Amino acid sequence: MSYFPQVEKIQFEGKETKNKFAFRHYNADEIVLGKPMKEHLRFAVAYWHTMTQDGSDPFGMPTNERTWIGATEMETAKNRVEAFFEILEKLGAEYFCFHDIDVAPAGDSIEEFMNNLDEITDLIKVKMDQTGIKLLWNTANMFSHPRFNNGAGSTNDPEVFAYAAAQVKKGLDISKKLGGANYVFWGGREGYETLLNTDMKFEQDNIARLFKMVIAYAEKNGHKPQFLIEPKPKEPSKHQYDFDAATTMAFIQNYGLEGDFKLNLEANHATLAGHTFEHELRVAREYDALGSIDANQGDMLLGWDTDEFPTNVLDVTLAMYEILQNGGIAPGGINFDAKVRRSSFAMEDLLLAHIAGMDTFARGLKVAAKLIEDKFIENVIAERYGKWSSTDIGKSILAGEEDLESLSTYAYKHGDTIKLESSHIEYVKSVLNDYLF
Ligand code: XLS
Ligand code: NI
Ligand code: NI
Repeated sequence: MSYFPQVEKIQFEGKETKNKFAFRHYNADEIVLGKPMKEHLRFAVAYWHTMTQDGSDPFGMPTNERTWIGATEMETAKNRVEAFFEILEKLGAEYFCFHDIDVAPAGDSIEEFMNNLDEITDLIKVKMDQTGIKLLWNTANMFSHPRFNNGAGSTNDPEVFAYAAAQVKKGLDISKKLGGANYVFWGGREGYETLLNTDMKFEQDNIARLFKMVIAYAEKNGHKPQFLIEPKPKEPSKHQYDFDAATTMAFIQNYGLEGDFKLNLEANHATLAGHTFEHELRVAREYDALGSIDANQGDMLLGWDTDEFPTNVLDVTLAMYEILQNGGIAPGGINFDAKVRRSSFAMEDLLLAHIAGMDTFARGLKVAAKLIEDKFIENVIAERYGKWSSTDIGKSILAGEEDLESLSTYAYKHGDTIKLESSHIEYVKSVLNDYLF
């Protein structure tokens, strides 16, 4: 049975096409900088937004028309697997991501939940084997259930910590079964509301304790995916410990986790932290910790995670520039952690939204590749820092030949003639526009 009988596999038809169900820019096998687009982009579809989101908001009822809802929760879960793989295949997306509770009903006990997970992930495995589609990452949802109110790794209650450990252990077993390339930790409840009742150091020590157990178990289990922490400054917690890339790197280094943990960076989380996405990617890249990305975009007029499909070509170009300069994103990928707007409630919007995101990334990739080929940004930067290599004083500072006294003497001698060059940044931005349009 097909959930999208009216839509064939989406093909690349080019910019002039009038067919809504076609790629206008994403051409999977087209070579860009020596590699097919699909290898640069490694697109993944997120199970949660695509399969379980119903379109409700704090003020309104569900809007989404979804034809996979069955008579029981398990029936719905099974239908979703069918529909999900149809979406992946029709889009030509080769990867997917999920939380444990996205795929299987929680049931009435931990045993029931784990059994449901086994049954559904067996089905998923069959689909993976049939289609060649791969698991980019899975994760445990340790933020929705009331038991996680005060966190999972950072909880005040050791019994909740044990429950979280059981969920993560199962997540790692599933990762092994499905050959997951990465495993994600997003700590939506790993944070605090007020210091009046919080031992911040103790809570962070405990998150690290859980992560060390994770590494030990993965080694014992014979399957060690790349572990990723996904920073986000707030929401649902008022203050989340993994605030942004830099804060999360400090945590990773502080607890000696850098051998096993990298970052999964999300565009909308970057803007919530007051950063651009490219800033977060650059920080990760400088730590050699750019693991994977959650592709979406926020609404600058709203203060929460709107998880919109990415359609802003400039932002995506600058993100792709970082990814290319990183030498690629593998074994990570570009996961559409994005949901259709409440008004896009039709089944077909799930395909149209992903097509829009994939086309935007294809455009961003092509522009970023051209920027790199032309060394456009590289030249702007080389010129801006040029005096470090063209002047004697620049060279001798870098060679470690100067100290405060010698530089002070230099400043007294040349102080009145020291003059900065203009950066002409408006001109730079205007030329960048020529690359985009
Ligand atoms: C929420 C996060 C979440 C993670 C996975 O804001 O983006 O969806 O990606 O738990
Ligand atoms: Ni995310
Ligand atoms: Ni998010």
